[in-house]
Amino acid sequence: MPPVSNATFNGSKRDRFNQAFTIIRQELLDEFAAQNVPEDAQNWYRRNIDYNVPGGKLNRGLSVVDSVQVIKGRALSDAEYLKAAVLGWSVEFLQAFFLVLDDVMDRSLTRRGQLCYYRVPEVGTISINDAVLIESSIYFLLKKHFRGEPYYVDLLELFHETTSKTGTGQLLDLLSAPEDSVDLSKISLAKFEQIALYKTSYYSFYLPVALAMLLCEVPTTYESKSIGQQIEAYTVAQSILLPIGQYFQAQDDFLDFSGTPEQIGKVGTDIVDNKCSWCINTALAAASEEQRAILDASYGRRDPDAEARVKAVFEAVGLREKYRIYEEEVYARINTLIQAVPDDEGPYLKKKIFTDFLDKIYKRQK
Ligand code: GPP
Ligand code: MG
Ligand code: MG
Ligand code: MG
Repeated sequence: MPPVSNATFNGSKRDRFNQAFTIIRQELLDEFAAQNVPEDAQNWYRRNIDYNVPGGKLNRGLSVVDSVQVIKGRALSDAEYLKAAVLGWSVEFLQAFFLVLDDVMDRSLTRRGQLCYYRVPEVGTISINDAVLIESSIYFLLKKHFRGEPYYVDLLELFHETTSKTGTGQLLDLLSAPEDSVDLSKISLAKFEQIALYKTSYYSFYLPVALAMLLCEVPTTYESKSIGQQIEAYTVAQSILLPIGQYFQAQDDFLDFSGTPEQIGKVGTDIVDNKCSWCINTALAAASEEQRAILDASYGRRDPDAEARVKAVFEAVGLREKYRIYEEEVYARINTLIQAVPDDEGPYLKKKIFTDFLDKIYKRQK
């Protein structure tokens, strides 16, 4: 491989992003080997990264690069591209770190069309330590590529605070879904929204855009020439991206129920896991007394027949149509929020950052 400083990127958006992964991966493997650890550990670390990091849809990572391009309003040089891609891949590493652990906690079976990592025979609980190594890879990459930048501490704080928010969300998710004590009167759509805000919105939507904003050195506050007002840039970004994340989690929950494993790459577990999902809350609001009794008796049970009875109620209350209507409404509502963002020349916010991200997930099927 040529030295990183001379790296060039070409081809499709995904090709370029994957070329950056090849570089990043080699940096991590070299750093790991430089600790003088035996070859079996090096091979284990390599497989950990390769199994868990690159195989996703890459929406989050690509959104960092896309947002940088939109804010700069021009194509990036290869050196600029590499920095944006390192931040994009850092989000993908954070996601991999979460997913390895989430699958243990949710007792999931498959992920991204393969066995969940903890279920690979010789892995088991080593997956927990492997998650630690995936997370620490982020901080190696940030140090290597950003140590000298004025916004380095901001990047670190953003990753730390985002991890904290996501851990909080995961706690709310787990506490609202106790095993062996199902009580559907304790859950609500408001609870769903709070869980989704913390467990999904910050890391999946705010983080990628905020990273792009830091890289482009968008100031915290600026005077918008186009509307003659002070803009709190990071607050405005949150006000749009956090609701997009809640919409994304509603989609995730709907696909957990309606998607096939071939389509979504994973076997849905929300019903047997007693999750406070968009689906159960929407179904509860529409259920007759009889249907409610079935949900009370069958939700959150580790039994395929009980799960099938819950799915039948979801169908009978018209959940698919309710989801279709929800998606239209939430898409329109978020677009209205986006329309209020001023487009200013310079390293400032633009509507296109948000419309591009929203359109990546609108009507997604996986
Ligand atoms: C998605 O929930 C949320 C996460 C992956 C965050 C996990 C956070 C940790 C601190 C581990 P989900 O369980 O609905 O996702 P999926 O359906 O992909 O399993
Ligand atoms: Mg899960
Ligand atoms: Mg989960
Ligand atoms: Mg899910």
